[in-house]
Amino acid sequence: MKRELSGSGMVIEALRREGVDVIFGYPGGAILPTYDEIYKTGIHHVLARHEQGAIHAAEGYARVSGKPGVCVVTSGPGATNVVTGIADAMMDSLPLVVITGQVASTVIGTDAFQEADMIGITMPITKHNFQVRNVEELPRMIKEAFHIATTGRPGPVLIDLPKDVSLTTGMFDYEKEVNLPGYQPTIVPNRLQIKKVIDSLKEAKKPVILAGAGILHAHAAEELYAFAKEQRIPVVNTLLGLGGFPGDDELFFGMAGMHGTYTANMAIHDSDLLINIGARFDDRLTGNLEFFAPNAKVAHIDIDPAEIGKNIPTEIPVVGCAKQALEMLNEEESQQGDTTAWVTKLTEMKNEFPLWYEEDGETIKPQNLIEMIHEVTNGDAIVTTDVGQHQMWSAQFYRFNKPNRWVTSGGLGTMGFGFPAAIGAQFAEPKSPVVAVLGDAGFQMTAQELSILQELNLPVKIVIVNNASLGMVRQWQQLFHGERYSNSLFPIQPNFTKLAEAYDIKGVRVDHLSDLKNALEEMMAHPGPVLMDIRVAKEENVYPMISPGKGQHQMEGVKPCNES
Ligand SMILES: Cc1ncc(C[n+]2csc(CCOP(=O)(O)OP(=O)(O)O)c2C)c(N)n1
Repeated sequence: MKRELSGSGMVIEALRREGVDVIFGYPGGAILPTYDEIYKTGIHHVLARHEQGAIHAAEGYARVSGKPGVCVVTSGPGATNVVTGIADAMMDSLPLVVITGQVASTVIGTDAFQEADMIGITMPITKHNFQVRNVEELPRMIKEAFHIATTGRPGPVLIDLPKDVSLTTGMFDYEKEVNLPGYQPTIVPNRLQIKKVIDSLKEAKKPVILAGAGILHAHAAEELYAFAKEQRIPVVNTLLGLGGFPGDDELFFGMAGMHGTYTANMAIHDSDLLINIGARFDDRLTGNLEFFAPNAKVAHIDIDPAEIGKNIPTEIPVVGCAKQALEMLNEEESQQGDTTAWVTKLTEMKNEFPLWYEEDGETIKPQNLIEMIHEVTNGDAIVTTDVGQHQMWSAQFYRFNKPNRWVTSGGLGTMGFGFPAAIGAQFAEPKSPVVAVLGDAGFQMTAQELSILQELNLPVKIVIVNNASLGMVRQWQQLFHGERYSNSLFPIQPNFTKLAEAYDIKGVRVDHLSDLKNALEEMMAHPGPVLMDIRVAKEENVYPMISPGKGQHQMEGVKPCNES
């Protein structure tokens, strides 16, 4: 039914119809009419303290809920403050609808106050962007924005809304269907291609499944499990794919890539059939392409045809949704070769070369910290991280058994992501424990969002892995820059527990290993937010590692079990 509404009224009505239950944002001049509607309608809005906080919260919400995250900000600086988050969502395929205010149509292009060309700026980092020129096209654009953000390969869509358009009234007509002849993602894979994957399994003696975040976006974890188990194929994950296959399963061999497990990387390197499902052969995964999976026939299942063959020559391209592809694979008659010897070999390797760290019984080793967080949360928490060493240790040592518990910035590697993403994750699952594992540096990039925890008493648990440095930078300077620690060691640090106190949040500092377990248990038992400042060994490095330019089989820092 058509009715007359202002542009801003249409925005809120359309969001309501899309089932949006929370908006993350920050007001300002050009978007004020929309904020007026937020006030009048009472739609749930979370006020971040910086637009970057709002957009990362929307990303965390999207990652955990599977629904699009919605972010509303003003023009100019408000809009440019969300650029990093949009690029982050684009790289990690997160569905977002971002609404930016814009100066009035009459002054666009005149360097008007708080004008920034968001269409130009975000063209390469959005799946699509719109500028609304006429109020009557606004409902269609919002409908299309949600459709584009959530279908095919998910991604961020931006709607740039000039102030005068949001004040103008027009007829609101919200179509049920979208009609985009030029955008028709292939969902159902070609049956012949599926058969080729099955046929190649017949000859394969050393098949491996590389499972990426596509499994999670497609809600295909169960289908993947059924496929791998039925065919007895070893599974390795990408960083973003963790949780798509149970971390405790006998067929799971860990995360592959720069800081993955030795076994996962060797499994790919030695494989004769590599089945990539929903991963994009990122350079941090592949290492030097010259040495990548030299003997493998490659099958690549991806919803985005642009990913297939982009980095790695692919014999069997399969375009389509991971869930549909796996369902079709599972329908085919089982024709596998015998993988027993291969699985046994990888299992022996996994036992012989586990992830390791050295304990001295006194200092807190960050790896041990992550293991303890796993223990006190029964492996059930939603874990978000920032970027750096703590991120890699979390990926290595928090074994994810379930999908959508792991929220991290993989493609862009955005410091400042982890804490606000935890806030969004908590909104997605209010009853689940959410632990934000953060570096002492990354936390300082978006620490202002402590205000949200204070205001809403959100029970997010912040664990600062405090090594008093830009740990990952320090590690690279140690290994590749002659130990010249240029601007990576903090001579002074804030008192993080007092910072927590300033926001009426419980802050706890832990220096000794002997106090750690208790402190973490108390953290989880506390009903509200907690900030933990955990002083860890400062010079710990993340191992094993594929150094730049090296192949997956050239990992350093691999230790046999009896030495570790
Ligand atoms: C916005 C941004 N700036 C710079 C970097 C480069 N960078 C990657 S890791 C890192 C150090 C992070 O230090 P910290 O947050 O303390 O985590 P740690 O590595 O010590 O665990 C830096 C500076 C980045 N990834 N993102």
